[in-house]
Amino acid sequence: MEPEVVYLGLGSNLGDKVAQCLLALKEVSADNHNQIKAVSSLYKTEPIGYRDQDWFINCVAEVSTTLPPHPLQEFLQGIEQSMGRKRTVKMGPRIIDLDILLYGNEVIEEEDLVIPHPRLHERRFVLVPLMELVPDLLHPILKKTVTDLLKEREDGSVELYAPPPREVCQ
Ligand code: PH2
Ligand code: MG
Ligand code: MG
Repeated sequence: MEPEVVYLGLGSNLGDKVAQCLLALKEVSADNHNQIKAVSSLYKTEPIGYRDQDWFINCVAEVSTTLPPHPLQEFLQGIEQSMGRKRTVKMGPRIIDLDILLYGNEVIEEEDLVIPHPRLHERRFVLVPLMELVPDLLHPILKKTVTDLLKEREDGSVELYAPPPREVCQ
């Protein structure tokens, strides 16, 4: 399969949030199907959805992959499991969350996999780091750029926390 460019959203709000995001990125790149091309800065973000929980570290990674969408999803869930993620409260605290935000220009609407991520355009904690990497990228359904989507959003605060972890890029 020809490599496809995908954008992954990472988030952590339990334990050593930064270390867990970095470990998850290393796990992604440890698989020969994947190459991490770029990572955004790390952001400290206010919890959205379920608000009674600690703040998050969020970032976005640009990855070149030869895994098709479903195998990629299973691979990412395997990393979440191996890092000890427990599924309890929906939108609740997590050691690590690894979401496929975009998979090339593909649109997938299945029960167990929706791409683009259904809440991507509603969340500043995703749009701010994504804009850092690809401000002009067009959302394949909404046909708006990341920059334009971000202008429409005023949800929780997103503060710069640390520069891009270039050591995980390949
Ligand atoms: N993830 C959620 C729910 N709320 N809030 C922030 N700030 N960052 C997240 O990654 C996040 C969230 C469910 O995936
Ligand atoms: Mg998830
Ligand atoms: Mg998520």
